[in-house]
Amino acid sequence: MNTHSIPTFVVVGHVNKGKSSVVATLLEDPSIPIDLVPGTTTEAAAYDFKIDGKSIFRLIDTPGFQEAEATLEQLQLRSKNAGDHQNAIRDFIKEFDGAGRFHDEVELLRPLLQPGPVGLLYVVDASRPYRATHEAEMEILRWVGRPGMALMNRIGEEDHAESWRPVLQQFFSVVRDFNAHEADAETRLRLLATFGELHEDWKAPLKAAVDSFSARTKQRATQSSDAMARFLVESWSHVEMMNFTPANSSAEGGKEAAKLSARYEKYLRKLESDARRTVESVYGFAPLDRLELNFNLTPEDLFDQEGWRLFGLSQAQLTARAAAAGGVAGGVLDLFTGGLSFGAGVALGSVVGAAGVWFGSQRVAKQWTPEHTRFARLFPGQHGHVRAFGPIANDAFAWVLLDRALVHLRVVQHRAHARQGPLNLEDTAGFRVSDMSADQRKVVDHVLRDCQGAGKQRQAPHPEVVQNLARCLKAFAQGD
Ligand SMILES: Nc1nc2c(ncn2[C@@H]2O[C@H](COP(=O)(O)OP(=O)(O)O)[C@@H](O)[C@H]2O)c(=O)[nH]1
Ligand SMILES: [Mg+2]
Repeated sequence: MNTHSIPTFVVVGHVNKGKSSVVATLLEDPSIPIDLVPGTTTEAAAYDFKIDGKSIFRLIDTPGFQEAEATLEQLQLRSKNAGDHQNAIRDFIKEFDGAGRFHDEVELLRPLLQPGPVGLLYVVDASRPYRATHEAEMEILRWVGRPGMALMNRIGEEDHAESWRPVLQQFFSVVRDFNAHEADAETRLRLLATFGELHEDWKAPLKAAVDSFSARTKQRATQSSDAMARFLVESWSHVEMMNFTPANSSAEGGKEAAKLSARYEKYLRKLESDARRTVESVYGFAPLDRLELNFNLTPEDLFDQEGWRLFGLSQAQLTARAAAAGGVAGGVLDLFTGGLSFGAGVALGSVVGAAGVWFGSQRVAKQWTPEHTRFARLFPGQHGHVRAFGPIANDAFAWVLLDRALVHLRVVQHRAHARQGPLNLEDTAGFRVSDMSADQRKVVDHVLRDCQGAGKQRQAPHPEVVQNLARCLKAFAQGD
């Protein structure tokens, strides 16, 4: 197929009803401009979906109707009967092209009359009630004589689909709900397949597009599980070290040890942040802003309900915790089976601090002197005293890192590409460590032991360890 004969869908509708959002979400392309101010899209723009560089179908984003009723009047002046509707539109375009008035209508109508296979997608905002003024838009689109589908988007919270549906059905052979900012991968692919139903010849190319999107989704699952597994294995086995002079006073020594643990924490934060960026880019997003809560917990905060709430604990869980005061370390298991965890939107620095406070901490660096029998093997090339911090000794904290990664993956995976604004990591239903099967948890537990073992030997964990974890995470993420 040359590019003039690929199925082309012109996205039309009133200004500011989500046309550009539909294009961005369907093509999984966050770079498509979404209007913050109505009427920012002033020219029609074509976006091709390609496989191996070859265009398969095209979406054309348009500015949208501004003056539908006046346009329809102009068309009626130029037409005697249904036989000359398209000519009337051509005359209209010719007369007003470059004239200023009806600029947006001209931009919208021109691609609809181009030769070749053209369909139209009429986008409405069904969170607002149907009003008769929209009828002029639909009447104009009827004059165009192209196969068309109506998409009921929802910009606001209300639902007025029932006032729209009977009207839309008079003008369009297919009417579908499609929330441009909420639609997940499955809904998007179902809609694309429906585009193929608009014309016999479009079925095959749209099926090829759907297959290609599905293959990409699978590939993304593999790449993101790999990235998560590499991050976890590295953070679970990491050891931060620093030389020190034993002649230091104990106060000074304490300060230096604190510096080492701060360095450890910083390194983990960087690993997590890099892994999140990788997952975001695998899913086609530029680095996303995240709403992150930052706070420092002290032992006194342990009974501060606000602190617990920030980590997503309910009132009942708070009460249970308070009753078990002092038994926090013993409650480690509940933390996961009970679905309690650390909000993925809480800055990791805060979590490291809290883990130390809540779980009884390994936050004391080990000190090594050259006299230790294993010193030469563990710290080759070192001659003085060494402080080492890590690998993770606190299992609960290790699981918290996994839990946060799962939540982040889930939110990114489900984000429509038209969505603006930061990632909301508090939005976390059903994709937590506590949702893993016993077998999956067993795999994770083995991997964690391997990482701790390797870290203690100051060796990199075996690549197979990463692969095992990646396979397990992928199966979990895909619901197998
Ligand atoms: N919450 C929400 N907002 C939407 C949705 N679709 C569009 N918007 C918002 O509505 C405004 C107009 O969207 P846009 O796609 O630019 O509309 P267009 O002018 O028809 O291309 C933007 O601020 C979007 O963020 C939706 O499905 N949900
Ligand atoms: Mg737009």
